[in-house]
Amino acid sequence: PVIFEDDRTSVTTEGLKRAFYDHLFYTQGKFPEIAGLGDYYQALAHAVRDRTLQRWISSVADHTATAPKTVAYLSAEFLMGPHMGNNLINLGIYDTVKKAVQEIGLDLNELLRQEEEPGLGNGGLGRLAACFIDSLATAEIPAFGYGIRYEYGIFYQTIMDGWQVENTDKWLRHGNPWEIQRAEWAVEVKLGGHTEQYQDDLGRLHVRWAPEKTVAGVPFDSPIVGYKVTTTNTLRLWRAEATEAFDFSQFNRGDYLGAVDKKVTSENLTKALYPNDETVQGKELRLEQQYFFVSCSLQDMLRIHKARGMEPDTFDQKFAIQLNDTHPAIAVAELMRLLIDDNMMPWDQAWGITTRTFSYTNHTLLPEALERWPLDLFKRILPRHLEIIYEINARFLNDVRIKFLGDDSRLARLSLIDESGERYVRMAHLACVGSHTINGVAELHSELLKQDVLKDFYEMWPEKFTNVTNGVTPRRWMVLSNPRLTKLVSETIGEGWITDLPQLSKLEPHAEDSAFRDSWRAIKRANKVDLAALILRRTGVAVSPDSMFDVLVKRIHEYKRQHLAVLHIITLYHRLKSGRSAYTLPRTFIFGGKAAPGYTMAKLMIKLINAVGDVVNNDRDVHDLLKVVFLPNFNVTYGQCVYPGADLSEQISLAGKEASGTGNMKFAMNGALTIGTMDGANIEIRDQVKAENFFLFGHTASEVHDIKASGYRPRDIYEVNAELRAVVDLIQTGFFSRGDTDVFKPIVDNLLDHDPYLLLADYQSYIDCQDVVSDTYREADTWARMSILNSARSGKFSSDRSIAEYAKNIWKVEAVPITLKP
Ligand code: DL6
Repeated sequence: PVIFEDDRTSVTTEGLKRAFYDHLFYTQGKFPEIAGLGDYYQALAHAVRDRTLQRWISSVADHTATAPKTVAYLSAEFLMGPHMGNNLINLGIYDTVKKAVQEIGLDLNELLRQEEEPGLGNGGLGRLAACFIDSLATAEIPAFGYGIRYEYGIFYQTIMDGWQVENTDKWLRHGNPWEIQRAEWAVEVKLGGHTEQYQDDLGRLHVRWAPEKTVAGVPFDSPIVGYKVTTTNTLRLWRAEATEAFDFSQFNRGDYLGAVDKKVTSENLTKALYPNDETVQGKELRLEQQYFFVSCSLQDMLRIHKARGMEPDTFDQKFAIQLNDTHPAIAVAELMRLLIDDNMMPWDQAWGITTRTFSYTNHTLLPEALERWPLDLFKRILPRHLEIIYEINARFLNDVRIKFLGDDSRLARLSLIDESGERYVRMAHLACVGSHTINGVAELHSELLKQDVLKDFYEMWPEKFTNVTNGVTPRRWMVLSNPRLTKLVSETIGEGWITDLPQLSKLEPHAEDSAFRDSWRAIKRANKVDLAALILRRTGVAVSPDSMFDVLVKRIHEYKRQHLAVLHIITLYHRLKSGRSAYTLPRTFIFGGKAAPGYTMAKLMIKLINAVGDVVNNDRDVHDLLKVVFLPNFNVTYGQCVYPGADLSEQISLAGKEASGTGNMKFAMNGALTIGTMDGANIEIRDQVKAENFFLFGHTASEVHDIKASGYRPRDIYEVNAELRAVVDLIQTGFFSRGDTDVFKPIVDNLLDHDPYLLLADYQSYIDCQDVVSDTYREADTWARMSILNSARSGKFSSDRSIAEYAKNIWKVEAVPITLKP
């Protein structure tokens, strides 16, 4: 409902065309004859952004006037993906804009392709944050996403001679039409230095932090439009700037370059995203980044709170802050500092407010991903916070003493300071102590947190622990990504499913309708044609949409076991070459994902995939029955083409390692069948779609535990399994590396002598299961039925459901419908 219509609000074809030309002229300063595609994209983007503003401003106005309880989602990563397409969908103007653009003589898809993807995240955790802020806006819940405006996002991956090469991601080079800089709300952040005590006029003691330096944090806001509602929330990302552009004394002494040095170092803070997703790099700059965005965000919330006429003592009634993993966990100490030192609040009152404000989501079971900071480094950068953490710890450990009298080893295990060797600050412990609720991201993961990683905290406060299974937004991952399927589904069951995904179950009876199955299959085929075109463009390899598209896309990790899929490929290849299979189902194996630049084994896994691909794809004996491609630079944009075009979704992590997975959900929604282990959300997907529509293999988490406990010897498995031996030997003897036996030696040695992720233990079960997959795929009609049921039963995996659970059980926030204002 547009209250008044002008060039900036009109959503008619004519109005949109006028707006487009207006921005081409007045924003881009171009006329059609000299404008390029980039200009056209910018003109359209500005025209679309205009259409978010009436909603955005109305939302801010209502929220300011009524001061509803607001969610602040604190996350070091927001892996948003391109904004334009999503905004068109959520504003409900996709088709009109497409028509307007067509009438101008342009192609909307081509314009959409011009957008540089804001890749401000590594993978699952960052993408979850993006899905969540879409769902928050759609649920009309007042919310901010707070994070970092990295100048360079996740690196751009290319493949050279089969190896990953990292290139800088200059996503801002053409400007970002979706953001508005808010210089007036810049804040100052202190770093380093020391603390000192002082007395106020009434003789009370306080602490003052005398920093070594300060940097400015400048917010950049982007609108987050809810789907077909007025609510438009804000994603507020902070950029670091020097408080003084020049050191004038130095400048006056003639040291010109030295004078700008400080500016450069300050701005380094938000230069680049750390590209590791499940390991920590104990780098000073990383801790500074974390503290920087947390401090900016908390100062901003307190400013808003005061501007709404309220005192800090009601902060917890008006803000619910979610810590997306431990990256923002320093917020616990920072809020205490702001309340105590800046607002002169007594400790106990400040602690009550803090612990009623925060909740913490854990995203990983891998011990190497648990963040801890060397005490010396921490003290050097955040001297005041270390004092506060010591005080929190002293009080906390006293509570532990009362509950577990005489249990000294428990005190050492629970302490916020790790003193077993070099001393560290344990960020997960700070998050647990400072939060009222702690959650895992899938049922199994939440159970394992209680049994293992956070066991002592669970025994201390069982009532704090809960589960919220992850979800993904159907707006991006179905409506935008898969317009063909969206059309068929909406024509069949109406549009209600877009904001109420369980309604997809209405598709179930149609699985028995052969005409519907034909339409379903035709859509999958068309999506595969699109994916094949992308693969050809990006890899030069032609793949057939008539083969099964078997897809494994996610970050490259040993625990995710991409190399297990490679063992399967080599098994099939070996069978073909040795004449052991009369007929092999044509399969295209599609891989994609980035390896952390310092993770040698993961990079070697990429090389192995490409090396096997090189041999298999060019072997005439294979008759194109097998193709292996590695799609470089897998990102949100490519995901939008990959998930809808997949037949088979590979979710083959070692049970007990993948916290949840969210790609598994995107595949299932779009009608791919899953081959997977009992890990993360796979278990819940299988529960929903039913065992007969899911290809299960591998050991369970508790079996994995037992195997390891009883002394796992992978080489024994290799010795007795002839097919596996042949496969490993092909790698070992240099068959995929032109006789070079060194290159893949680290992988082979690791598998035979350590195999920490139990590839060999799960090998046979995986191969047998894949044989069942092939047999099932040959029954095209059966497969189509199963595919429909997978999609129809994926309703649970909408992030709308996750957000509803957080809102009701954790944040205690409600929807605030917005009235559009002229
Ligand atoms: O919760 C989102 C996502 C899960 O789906 C993945 O299973 C998990 O691996 C991922 N975790 C990370 C690790 N970050 N840290 N710490 O991205 O979270």
